[in-house]
Amino acid sequence: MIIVERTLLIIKPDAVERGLIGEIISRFERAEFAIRAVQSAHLTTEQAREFYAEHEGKHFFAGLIEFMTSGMVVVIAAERDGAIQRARNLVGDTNSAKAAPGSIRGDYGRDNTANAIHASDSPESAQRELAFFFPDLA
Ligand code: 3AN
Repeated sequence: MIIVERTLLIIKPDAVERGLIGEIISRFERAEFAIRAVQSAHLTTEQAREFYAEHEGKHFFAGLIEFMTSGMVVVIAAERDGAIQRARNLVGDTNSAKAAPGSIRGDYGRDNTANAIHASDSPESAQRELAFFFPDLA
């Protein structure tokens, strides 16, 4: 059975700054994702803290919030069968140094924080994150 899913992607400030918006969206389009919504944003501290609430208290939390609010991001709702796992495969390991060559983080990430892109990690996260940025998306 084919299960069409949606996932939430964020092209992070490091990738926007380096002019990688088109390249990253193209990778998802070539992988047959349908782009259902796109929005540029400069996240406030409050938005970033709420979005990453599960990481509050971790040693990297303050740096993560500072980084995610440091510049423009591009938020995307992307859809296809198996979207959540397929997007994670395209994105690669959280640590850019460990991410496979050919993955987005392997090609463009700098480290654990400036790692070019976010992709939802589970159906529950996808639902929460899509509602956070695109409450009106049907
Ligand atoms: P992923 O984005 O691969 O799902 P998460 O959900 O574990 O990774 O972490 C969310 C974000 O927090 C990561 N994208 C990264 O920016 C940051 N992060 C995670 N682990 C670390 C770490 N050990 N050091 C610094 N930043 C981290």
